[in-house]
This record gives sequence, C-alpha cells and structure tokens, in this order.
Amino acid sequence: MQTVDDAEQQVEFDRKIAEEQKIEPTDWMPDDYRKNLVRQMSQHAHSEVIGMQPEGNWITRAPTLRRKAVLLAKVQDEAGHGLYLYSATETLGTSRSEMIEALQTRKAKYASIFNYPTLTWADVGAIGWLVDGAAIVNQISLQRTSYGPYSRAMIRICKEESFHQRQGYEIMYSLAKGSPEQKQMAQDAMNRFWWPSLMMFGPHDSDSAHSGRSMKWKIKRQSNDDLRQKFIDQTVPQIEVLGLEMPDPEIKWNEERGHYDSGEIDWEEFYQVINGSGPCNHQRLKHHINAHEKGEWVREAVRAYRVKQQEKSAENAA
Ligand code: FAQ
Repeated sequence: MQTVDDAEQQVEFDRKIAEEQKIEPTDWMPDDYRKNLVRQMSQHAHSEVIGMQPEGNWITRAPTLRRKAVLLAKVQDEAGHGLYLYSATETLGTSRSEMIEALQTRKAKYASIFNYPTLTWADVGAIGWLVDGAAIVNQISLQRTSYGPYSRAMIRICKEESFHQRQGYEIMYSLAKGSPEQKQMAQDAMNRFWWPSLMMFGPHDSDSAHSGRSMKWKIKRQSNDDLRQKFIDQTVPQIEVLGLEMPDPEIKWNEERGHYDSGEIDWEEFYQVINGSGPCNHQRLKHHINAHEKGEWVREAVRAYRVKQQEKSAENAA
C-alpha cells in the first residue's frame, strides 16, 4: 500500500519522467520500475559477456595478424560493456553475484543471437556487421533511457559499437569482393545470421510483455517492431553494396510505407532459443560456469587483500 510519502514521491518521479529528467540511483523510484530495470539491464550485461564466446571461438584462427588484433580488441570491448552494465545495475541495489547466479541458473536470459554457432570466419564478419549493427540501433535509442547510469553507459558503449560494426562490414566487404568461394562464404554467413539478428529486437509489439510499462517509464524509447524496421531499412542497401543476394526473398521496397517489407520471423524458433533450447544454449552456459569457477582464486585473492587492508587501517588507527 502506498503511504502519503510514497504518493508525493510518485508525483515527483512522474514529473521527472514527463520532463525528460534522468532518474538517479539515490532518487525514489517505484519498485516495479527498479525491478524492470534490473531485469533488462542485467540481461543486457549478460548478453555482452556471453556474446564474447561466439567470436572468441575465432581469435586463434583469424586469417591475419591484423584481423586477430582487431578481433581481440573487439572481444575485450564486449567484456568492458558487460562490466559497465553490471556496475550500472548494481546502483539499483543488486549485487554482481546475484546477477551471475540468476544467469547460471537460467532465471535471467541473455540475447538469443549468442546461441548460434560461428561455423566459418565469415561469421565473425556477419556478427560485427549484423549483430553489432542491430545492437547499435537498439542502443542508440536507449541512450535516452530514463535511468541515468544506464543512459550514460549506453552513450559510451555506442561509440565502441560503431567501430565493431565497421570492422564486421569490412570483413564482409573483403569476402564479398574476393574469390567466388569467399563470396559464397559471406552469403552463407549472412543467410544464417539474418533472421537471428531480426530476433534480437524481441517479439512483435503486440506480444511484448514489458513494452507497455517500459515505454511509459521511458526505459525503452522505441518499440521492438519500430527498431527492427529501422535496422532492416538501413541494412538492405548495405547488402546491395556487398552484391549479395537478399537473405529473405520477401524483402521489397514499399513506396507507400517508405520502408522495406520483409518476411515473417520464425517465432517458434525464437521462443525455443530464449527458453533454453537453441543450438548452443547448453554450451554457452557451461563455458560461463567453468570460467567462473576457474576464476574463484581471483575473487578469493581480492577478499584476502581487502581483509589485509582493513587490518592495516585498524592497526594504524590504534
Ligand atoms: N533474446 O517484453 P519483451 C549486443 C525476452 S547486446 C533473449 O519485448 P523487453 C552486443 C525478454 O527478455 C544485445 N530474450 O522484453 C554484442 C522477455 O523475457 P523476461 C543485447 C529476449 O525487455 C554484439 C521476453 O522475451 N541487447 O549484442 C529477446 O521489453 C556482438 C518478452 O520480451 C540488449 O539487451 C532476445 N532477443 O524487450 C556483444 C538491449 N527478446 O525478461 C557481443 C537492451 C525478448 O520477461 C557481440 N534490452 N526477450 O524473462 C532491450 O532493449 C530489451 O530488453 C529487448 C526486449 C528489446 C531485448
């Protein structure tokens, strides 16, 4: 039940949202706003961290030293994005270990796209171009999200994501303009990553459980379908420049709408993947759990160091 104090705080919260002011960690906020943010932001952080795995698979097999150095830097950036986002989520009163536990026990999701395998080098290009490309479209919109720490993390992350998208497109361009075998590899990678990239934007607006409240609270600024359309509209001309065949035969410019029409997503596949039965769900979580367990000695060392520091300052104070 809301107390008089809460009611006043609610009015103040609503005013800030209406006036496009940011909500900051020490501000009062409705419980459901906080919970919804923790859900979305922690899942976003998990996506960045799990997202290192498909590309990490190619670091040792990158075709040149330059490609290897660039890919290493990109994968490290994703780790950094995960860390900004975990830190931003911690400002809402949850801990890193609670978030990791939710991921590892499947209570929290991560982006469906990372449950697909990277079969060839061209997949690294397709991920940079399409997956980072889709992530940017979504994240540019989230730069205006109402929660201050999330918005600021997004501004920084978007700058790095544009480099990621360019490096992916450059790989695709080299392959598409290379030998017939290389061009075929690029075509195959794009065909496999096209539909999962469209799924990154979530279910249709009419089936999106959280959109109503998230849009009202300005956590989300544009709807799943609007962002997906934006991505399709900006990517189709890029496919034309590559000289590849469209991954969806129904893609066609619609003069009246001023947008590209496209075919329907396989929603059954989407729900299977987000509910744990995609091609790599098991492998991704297993790898995360193994890496986390192997890193226990680091956490132990940090705890021991903290105790030592506390003992030292107690001695100095005595
Ligand atoms: N995958 O009601 P909605 C990246 C879930 S970062 C998995 O529409 P919402 C960088 C959704 O969580 C990519 N689950 O949900 C990179 C909910 O389930 P829940 C990550 C999905 O939150 C690049 C249920 O379906 N970006 O790629 C997906 O309003 C390359 C109902 O859906 C973000 O996380 C999905 N695709 O809208 C890294 C951006 N879609 O939580 C490495 C921030 C929906 O009730 C390499 N997040 N679900 O159990 C968002 O903008 C939103 O959360 C959406 C979903 C748009 C993803």
